[in-house]
Amino acid sequence: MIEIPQQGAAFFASDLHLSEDTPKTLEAFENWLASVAQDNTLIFLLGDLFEVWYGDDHSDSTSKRVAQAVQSAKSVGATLYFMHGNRDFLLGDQFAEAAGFEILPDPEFLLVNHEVVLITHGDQLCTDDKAYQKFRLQSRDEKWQKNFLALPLQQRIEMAKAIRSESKIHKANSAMSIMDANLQAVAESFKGKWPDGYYIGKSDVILHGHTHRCAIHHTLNSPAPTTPESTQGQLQKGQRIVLPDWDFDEPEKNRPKGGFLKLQSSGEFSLTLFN
Ligand SMILES: [Mn+2]
Repeated sequence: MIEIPQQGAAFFASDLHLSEDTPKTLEAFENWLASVAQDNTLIFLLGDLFEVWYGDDHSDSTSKRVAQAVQSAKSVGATLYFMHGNRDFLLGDQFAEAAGFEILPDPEFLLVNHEVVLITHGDQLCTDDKAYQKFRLQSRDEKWQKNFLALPLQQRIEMAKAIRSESKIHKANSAMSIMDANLQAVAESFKGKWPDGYYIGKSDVILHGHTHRCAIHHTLNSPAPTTPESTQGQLQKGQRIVLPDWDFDEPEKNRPKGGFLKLQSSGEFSLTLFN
């Protein structure tokens, strides 16, 4: 269980989907990281930091600049954590060590002012998407990953592209509702039962990304506002906080999109949106 230093704060961001096609989002990420990094800050990157990850033996200017940004943040005293998303689940120890962040298991827990906060990328909560969950189970298998990473890089790039376009078709043909967190799965997770069937311990607050439906749900069924706004508050039992996705390159309505959550050891939080 991770604790936030008394004099410090924790920052959370996810779903930046960085690639060579997102120079503006990358720049926004670098600026954000530099602005929040200081002594006693914990910075959590909760998955889909990258649009795709072919293996630590592949690098491009995006991955290099992210590694540099993380190193700079670390050099001023921040501690950085990374959790795998469904896009960058192959990111491994080699890159993590080079960049200077620790890879967290999913889920992980924080203790904040006596409240247990479960942090997760969020894809496992989308239990209605049976096809994806099947792929997830297969692709998170150690043996599957070892075999995949042993393939020549070019072959991996082609396979990843094929998987991506299949997933795009799947998304386009699926109801919006199955791409969201399943409320029964959320309710069970609060009680300690994770969707994979394992008992993980109860939690008071759930914090995740992945769904691109930024919101603070105060109760299990409280609906998300159509346009979420920057907001502040105090952690309360039963809350589910959903982080925003980032897009400064090709945003809908031409408005840059992104943001982060700041959480203090007192349980006070602020959600800052860039739009
Ligand atoms: Mn995701």
